Amino acid sequence: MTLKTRLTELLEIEHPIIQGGMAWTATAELAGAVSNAGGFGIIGAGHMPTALLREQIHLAKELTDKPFGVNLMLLTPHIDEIVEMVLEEKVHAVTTGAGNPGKYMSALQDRGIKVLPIAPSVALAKRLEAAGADAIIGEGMEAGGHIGDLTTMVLTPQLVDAVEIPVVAAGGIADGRGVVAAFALGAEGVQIGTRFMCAEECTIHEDVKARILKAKDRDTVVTGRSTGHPVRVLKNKLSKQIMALDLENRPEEIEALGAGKLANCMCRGDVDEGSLMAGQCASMIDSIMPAQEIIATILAEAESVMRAMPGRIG
Ligand code: TUI
Repeated sequence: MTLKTRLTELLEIEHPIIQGGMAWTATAELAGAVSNAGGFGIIGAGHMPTALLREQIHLAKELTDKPFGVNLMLLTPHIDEIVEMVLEEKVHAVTTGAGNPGKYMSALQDRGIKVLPIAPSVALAKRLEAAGADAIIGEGMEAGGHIGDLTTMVLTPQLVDAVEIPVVAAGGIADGRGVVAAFALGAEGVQIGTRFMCAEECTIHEDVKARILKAKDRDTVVTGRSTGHPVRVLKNKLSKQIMALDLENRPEEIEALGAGKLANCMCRGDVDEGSLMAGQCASMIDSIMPAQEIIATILAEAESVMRAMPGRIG
């Protein structure tokens, strides 16, 4: 089955599935595999040094001839340098997270780079549309990592009503049912993160994948609320320490404790004392598959859900 929307047209992709731009997780290998499978692969910049991100972009260009992008994490201190490099390398599109990309929008678009900001609220989405965004990714609080307050179910239809540009639903989507639900809410595409952490091509430590496969429905928790940057993670020793500091309202200590812990977890497999960022749908994932198979499975499920629907109309 193929689903054609304004998003597939915008990004020149076969399927309206964007891969989440997960820091230290969404590497060139994963992005290349997702793009080769007809989705939109993304390299997560996170706090990555500029030179390393450039190498990642070069590697992705070797791994795929199809369009792929970079997620810009706007809180990183060297974001201006990262944007300069992305302008030189000229990827197909960027998604942005953790801030307002307004000041970079025209420079990126002047180079032919599409801009798809992630927005956790209607007000920000409207501002970004006015600033010229090509599409909006509405990320609900089911997602892993840094999140807003609204659920995908409530955020998506309100974004669809508020803006004219295509809306991509994100947060909590891991299978074909989620894709159909997102489309029912008016989305023209989905962003999937956690499920792709369990892609064969995802280079994160195997112990992290094992934790995701083992996760149950209530195993994630939102840490760091006192810092102003709440982050959803799978519960572990670090999340307990951060929750305790949150209760005592000690944000500086949380920032210090969290530094470097995402890379420790994803790259080095420190699943107990590292930052195990993952979405609520971790508990819906029960196997490791190639990215191509993940996309094919999700699309086949979506098709069978949609084909079952007309028969239900009385
Ligand atoms: O960005 C994400 N997810 C992330 S970023 C990240 S790295 C990090 N680590 C610790 C603390 C903070 C970040 C890990 N996961 N998702 C997209 C997303 N963007 N979620 C929420 C937002 C967001 C929040 C506020 C986007 C814009 C925004 O705007 C505020 C403003 O400036 O108007």
